[in-house]
Amino acid sequence: MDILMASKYRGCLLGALLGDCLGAPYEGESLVSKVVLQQYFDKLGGPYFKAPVKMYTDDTAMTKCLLNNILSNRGVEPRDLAKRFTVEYFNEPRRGYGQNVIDVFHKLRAEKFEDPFGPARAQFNGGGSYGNGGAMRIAPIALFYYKSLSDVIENAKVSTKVTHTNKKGVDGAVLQAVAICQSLQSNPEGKLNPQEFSDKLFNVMASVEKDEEGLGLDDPTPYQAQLRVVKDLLEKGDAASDEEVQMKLGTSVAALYSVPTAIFCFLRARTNIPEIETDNPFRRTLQYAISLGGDTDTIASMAGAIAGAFYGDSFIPENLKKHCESSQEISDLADSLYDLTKKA
Ligand code: 8NA
Ligand code: MG
Ligand code: MG
Ligand code: MG
Repeated sequence: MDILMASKYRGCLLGALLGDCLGAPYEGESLVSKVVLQQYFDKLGGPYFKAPVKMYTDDTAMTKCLLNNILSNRGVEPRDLAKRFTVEYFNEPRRGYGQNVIDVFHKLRAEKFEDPFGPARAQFNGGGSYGNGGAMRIAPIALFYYKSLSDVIENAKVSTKVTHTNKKGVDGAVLQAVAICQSLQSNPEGKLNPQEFSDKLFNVMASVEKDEEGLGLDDPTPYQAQLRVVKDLLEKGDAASDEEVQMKLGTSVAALYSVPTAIFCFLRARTNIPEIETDNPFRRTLQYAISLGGDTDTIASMAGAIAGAFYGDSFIPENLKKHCESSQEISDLADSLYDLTKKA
């Protein structure tokens, strides 16, 4: 069990890395040709050849900050996290950050990190960001707190609110974290019932999506609605076209239109998908996620984290990994996080 869990930690964080690195070149395309992607994955996953590594983007840069925040503080510490995000951004600003989150880093620095949530709360005229930037970096939270669902939810919220305070941005991060937890606690050799997996997520979101602040939101249960769509599309299987998936679940930088999509990609890729030729369901997940286009690096990264936590790192093709920036460092960080969790 211990060996399996350590492998799931590495699988999760490497899955997030590979989705980011391999998806980034296609970011913003509307639908990506499955034939082109097949060649791309065949080549990179085949016999090793020397080539410049595929660079990671903001998704991985911020995941590493969160990981190191947890390792240094034995849990999430928001002020230190705000500092780490900001220092990282100013060291390497060209990692493809969202348009608006950059304002948060400038304000945090100008205000000397006095209130780690203040600048994020002021975004979008006080509405806060609903981007997927909280969800895309959430894997370390799921890995560290997975033994307690309420700790996962609480810390997913706290860590997200350093940059994203809109309820849709926060709840998207919660959903992604809970999906990773469910994968972590599943037997990779066992039978996974995709409908059951999404029903469990639905039940968690039913309690998370309470109209807590009594704001009278026009749509108080948007994630539950999208999870119903996930189930419908899973039932349809091959009969649902990529365009239908894209249209109903979305592939945008909004958490609501990308987190459920990532979960769907993982569940759909449990079985064969037309025009994707591989026996490896981890690889199939990434290929499929990227093929849907839009925010490819982030959706593939989130789907990869869920898939990697399910299958473990033995499913991650060695040569594919070698073509991604910092894969050894990420693997080592996963081991450190696993060691810390055992002690906690
Ligand atoms: P963010 O907080 O800047 O949000 C991303 C975008 O979402 C914003 O720039 C806005 O356009 C929009 N948005 C968010 N909240 C609101 C709101 N309340 N009202 C109106 N518009 C809103 O950054 P983030 O950290 O959430 O961004 C994450 C994404 O950006 C990731 O996908 C990451 O890879 C990156 N990125 C994506 C693309 C792409 O085309 N898919 C391109 C560059 C960067
Ligand atoms: Mg990115
Ligand atoms: Mg992205
Ligand atoms: Mg190692």
